[in-house]
Amino acid sequence: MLTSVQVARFVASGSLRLDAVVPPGMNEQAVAVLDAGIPPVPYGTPLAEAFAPGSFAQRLTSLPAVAGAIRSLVGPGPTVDHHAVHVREPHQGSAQPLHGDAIIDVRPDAFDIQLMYYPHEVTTDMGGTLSVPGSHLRRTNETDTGRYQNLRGQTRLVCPAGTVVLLHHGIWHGGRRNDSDTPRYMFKIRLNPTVPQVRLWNTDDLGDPRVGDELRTVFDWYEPAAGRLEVHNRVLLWRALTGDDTFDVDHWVTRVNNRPALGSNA
Ligand SMILES: O=C(O)CCC(=O)C(=O)O
Repeated sequence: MLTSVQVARFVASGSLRLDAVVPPGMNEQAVAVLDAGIPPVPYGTPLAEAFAPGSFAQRLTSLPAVAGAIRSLVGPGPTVDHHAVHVREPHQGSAQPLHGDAIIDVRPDAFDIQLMYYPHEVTTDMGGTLSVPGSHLRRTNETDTGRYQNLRGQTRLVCPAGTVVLLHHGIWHGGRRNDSDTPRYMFKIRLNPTVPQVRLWNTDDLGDPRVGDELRTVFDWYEPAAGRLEVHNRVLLWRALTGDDTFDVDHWVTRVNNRPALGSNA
């Protein structure tokens, strides 16, 4: 299970990276399995029933580190929204524009996750997925973010074989151009929660001051003022995830919610 500090980092940045968590034996099988195609799964199928027992996808999502992270973020019994194999072909000439995988979707108290699995090492020239840390709570519509180029602090994934990245559904991302001689594979599964996403992780460290530090993180591309809204929105999400309506970072949400006429100051 994830810790509170890890979940707070996910709430701030919109992603969680698990390097080389898939064993080499599975990574070696993966490209053939992905080339053969993963059978389609109807929207809303429980993850536990979506992939045949013993199949690659079932084993991938059952690995303890992967299953623990999934459970910590979307809880028990998530459903599969959709899955897809994304291959960036060698010398393909263009990158995918930056986008979010959703229409404007800023649910204050719930989120989906996108699991992205990279079966082989991804080097700098192989078209690793670009993502923009801390972009997931901004109100933008799907491909409208494609007009933005080269935001300061964006990360182009470079990772060892067997890496799994879990992304908040709203994060701005896109596959980059593959300038290498090798196809770049990635298998994605989007998961929807079926339970309230409240305290689903190991909360032993909920009082750790590093939780607040994570939620205060300011990313380099943030505007001085609009960037503050991101911290505000994180606090709202953290309140929903912990069930603690008094949590705050530097009094920001408390101040904005102060409505004495309504008899509430929280
Ligand atoms: O191929 C990639 O790295 C990213 C694919 C993508 O953007 C997506 O699955 O929405």
